Amino acid sequence: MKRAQENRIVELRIHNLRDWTTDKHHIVDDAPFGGGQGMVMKPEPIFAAVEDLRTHASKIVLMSPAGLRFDQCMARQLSLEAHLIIICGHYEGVDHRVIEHLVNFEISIGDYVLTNGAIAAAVVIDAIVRLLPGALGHEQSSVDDSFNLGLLEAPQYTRPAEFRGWKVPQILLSGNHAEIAKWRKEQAIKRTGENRPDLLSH
Ligand code: JF5
Repeated sequence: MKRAQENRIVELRIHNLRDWTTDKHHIVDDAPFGGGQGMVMKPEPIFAAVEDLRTHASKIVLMSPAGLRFDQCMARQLSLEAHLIIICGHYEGVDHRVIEHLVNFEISIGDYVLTNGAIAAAVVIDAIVRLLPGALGHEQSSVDDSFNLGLLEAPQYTRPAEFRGWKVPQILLSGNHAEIAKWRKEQAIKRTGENRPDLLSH
């Protein structure tokens, strides 16, 4: 991430919503209408911040466990956007008028609740930035990632060829690239079936 920023592949900015409050205590949350536990993020600082920061090219997303599930396909789509504004939810959520009238869509990184949407945003940003041209040292590295064929990656090995009596599969030492490619495809299917059968079933 640091190298991508130094190389001008991406520009990341972090903003504090409290900078867009107008009250003495810089309050960004309030109790929910209708009662209930916890606090809800107020709409005014979020609208003010986004309206200051957005351009005509901006896509505006909100991190939330209620969002669309983030995956490699969404990372690829978002990597094509010129400007992303990622709003990080907190507390019990944000005033729904933000979702209805400001945000393009909500993103969830998984079915669990975090204390802070910024943790989820860091995941999303990392997955997107590594796809930007020039962000990885070796341009091939994002081409044969897990998920690119809708399968997990085949097992990888490095030296030594034998470690504690455990040998690297002989095929990988053979130099037969066609046979290695075939083995890797078989292994990818086997591993996907074992670890992520959901990826094979559609
Ligand atoms: C958050 C209300 C936002 O917990 C998350 C999250 C989980 N997956 N993706 C995002 O974000 C923080 C919590 C409660 C809104």
